[in-house]
Amino acid sequence: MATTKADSKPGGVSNGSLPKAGQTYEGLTRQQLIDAYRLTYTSRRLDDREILLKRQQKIFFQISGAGHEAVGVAAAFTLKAGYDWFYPYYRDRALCLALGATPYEMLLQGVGAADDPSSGGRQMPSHWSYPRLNIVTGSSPTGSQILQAVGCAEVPRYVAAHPAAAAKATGDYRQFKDVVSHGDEVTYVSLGEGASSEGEFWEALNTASNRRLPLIFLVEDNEYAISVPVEVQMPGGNISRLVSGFPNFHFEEIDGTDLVASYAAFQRTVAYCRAGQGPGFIHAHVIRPYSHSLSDDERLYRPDVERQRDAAHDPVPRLQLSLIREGILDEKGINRLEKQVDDDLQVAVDHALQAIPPARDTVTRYIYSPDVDPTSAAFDTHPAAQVETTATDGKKSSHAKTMADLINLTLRDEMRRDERIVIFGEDVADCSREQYLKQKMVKGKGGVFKLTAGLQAEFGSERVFNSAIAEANIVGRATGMATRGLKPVVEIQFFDYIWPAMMQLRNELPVIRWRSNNGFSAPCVMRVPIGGYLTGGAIYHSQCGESIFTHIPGLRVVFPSNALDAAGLLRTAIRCDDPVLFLEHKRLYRETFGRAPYPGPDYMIPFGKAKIVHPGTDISVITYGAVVPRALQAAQKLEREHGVKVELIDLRSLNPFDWETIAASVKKTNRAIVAYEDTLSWGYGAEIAARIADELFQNLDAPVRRVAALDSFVAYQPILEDAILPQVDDLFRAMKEVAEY
Ligand SMILES: Cc1ncc(C[n+]2csc(CCOP(=O)(O)OP(=O)(O)O)c2C)c(N)n1
Repeated sequence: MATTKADSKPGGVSNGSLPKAGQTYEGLTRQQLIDAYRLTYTSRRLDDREILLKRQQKIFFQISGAGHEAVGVAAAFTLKAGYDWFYPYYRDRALCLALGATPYEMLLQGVGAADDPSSGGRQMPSHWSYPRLNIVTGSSPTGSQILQAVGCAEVPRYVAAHPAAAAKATGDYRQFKDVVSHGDEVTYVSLGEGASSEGEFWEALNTASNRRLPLIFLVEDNEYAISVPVEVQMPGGNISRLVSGFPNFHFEEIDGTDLVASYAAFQRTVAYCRAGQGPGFIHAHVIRPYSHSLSDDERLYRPDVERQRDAAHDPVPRLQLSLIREGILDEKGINRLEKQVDDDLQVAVDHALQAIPPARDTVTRYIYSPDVDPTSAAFDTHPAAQVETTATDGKKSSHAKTMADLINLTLRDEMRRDERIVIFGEDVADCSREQYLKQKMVKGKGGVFKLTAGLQAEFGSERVFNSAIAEANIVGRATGMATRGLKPVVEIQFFDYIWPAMMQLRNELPVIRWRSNNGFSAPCVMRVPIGGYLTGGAIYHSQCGESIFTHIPGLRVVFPSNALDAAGLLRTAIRCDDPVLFLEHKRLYRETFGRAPYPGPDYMIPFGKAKIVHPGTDISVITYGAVVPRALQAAQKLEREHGVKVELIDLRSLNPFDWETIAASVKKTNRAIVAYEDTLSWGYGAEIAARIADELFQNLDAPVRRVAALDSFVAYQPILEDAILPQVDDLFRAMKEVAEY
């Protein structure tokens, strides 16, 4: 133990002095030290039991928390389970035990039991998730938890300023999602020193620092990331030195194998964070006495001498020795405690080995919300009779509006209706230096496409604000906020720049509900301008790629082609209980095609419901987005010139998609073309074409044709762009050929 302290007088108690009643160790009582020993010992023994069970093939994976126990227990003793929020690393077994998770619960995850409270048998062990304790479901990618913790830590200040956000409501996601904030709760996130090399870690430090968030970063530095030593991960091999320049932080660098020193550091840090002064950063030096996991053999890259050095710092024997030295427990007492733990563990193991596995037919449960079905009739409403609107710029009109106008009005209406909605992204605010707005010195920007114009002015800078240029940051924070019940409606400035957020979009946001067996969910909306036909958009302002996202279970993907659909689908996206990727075609924002009057503040279109844009009897053309107006032109020409009647179907919603409408149409026309703007091969149309071939083969009089972009990047020169993207002529030719087949 680093420091001992008597309650009455500060200063050390020399070893061997008689224990005094009421004596504490940096505030830890003697009983707490015994409890801490029980927890660290339990954690280590549970690892050992799991290792044995893995070797006996009774569980299927094991990764230990060995060497990290003391700092974990110290953190748990300082923070409050079910009040503060936790994004723990896989080595945080002792933390979770100390917060209230039981060994039995952990073993249930090991055996993959139906009753495993973390995931119902869906996640590997040590992927902690305990909703009752506010321990948020964790994944396997190193570092992807950190930005979510940032979003989580943003909630208390928001709710304090907007208490109505906590109000319940019926008829949308709020009925099933609570916002609970005490105002001073702290968020804890931990990671290994290796994970601190991930870019998302640095994005998280930026935001935590800039916004002075009540967030504690704990870096558990065991000097190895599998076999890669710390000096390879980072210049100088010391993370504390590298982060020390971030403003507003309380920093600690500690021996994380020392319970009392760790506790003291946490006490100081939590006090700082709870008081709202800013984030904390604790760099804890720990050890890794076992190999990385059971799939690793550390003797291949670590000599004995290192292991012997570490053994002298092992937190479990170290704490045991301190208890004896301080006269808190004698050897008998230790033995009694350990026997009790061992006996209890045996019971837990026996019990867990009897646990029932999940039923096979439950696998698709909780990919989406079981409570709100955005494909249902509840989301099918009619546009209001023509209403005069006052746009955010103050202009009144009842005229047909562009897609850009109606998206803006829908955002405004929903923000008025639901105070949980926050909007952030790059340039989405009217003006970050809000005094310029207040003094009417500037008009405000409101997005590079002006889709969010006027929203900051109406709803304030807490609800509509700019983010840094960091797309993972935008999606990760939105995920953390949505986990706590807020409804972020964020913007990725261009689809072409969505890729830094891919880890969050593939491995986190859409998976949270499924992997936690409905313990957590993160319904939020990502609006993303997409697509080409811009004459000059070139490679990095013209991309499509929607099939990459429709390939992800758990993520709803919609892609409207006109103003009214954009309004109806955006409202459904916001009110539903699933994460939604809302794709807005830039070329359609202000087109004459598809303008519509304002449909009122409650107009919704259910997901998975296509629209027949042009009824016909001869060919079904299935498309969406900016190909809709092009296909319509081609269809009209074909009818005019050749009398062929095309049935043009606008899917509107890509996941789920409206198979019934496609099937009914193809059964009638016996010919099908799937047309899309993205590159031809492996694109969205491949799935539709395959499904038609598979299920409607008997109905087909011609092969299913796809019309799409060349398998190329989109070029700057308009002549090249024309050649690459599908044009009216390409669609016309394909329709004619299929009709004549
Ligand atoms: C993004 C990502 N890359 C690689 C891996 C494989 N992997 C799992 S753990 C690990 C090492 C992590 O080291 P560190 O963060 O120092 O934590 P430690 O295991 O040492 O506690 C790696 C590379 C992963 N899970 N995620």
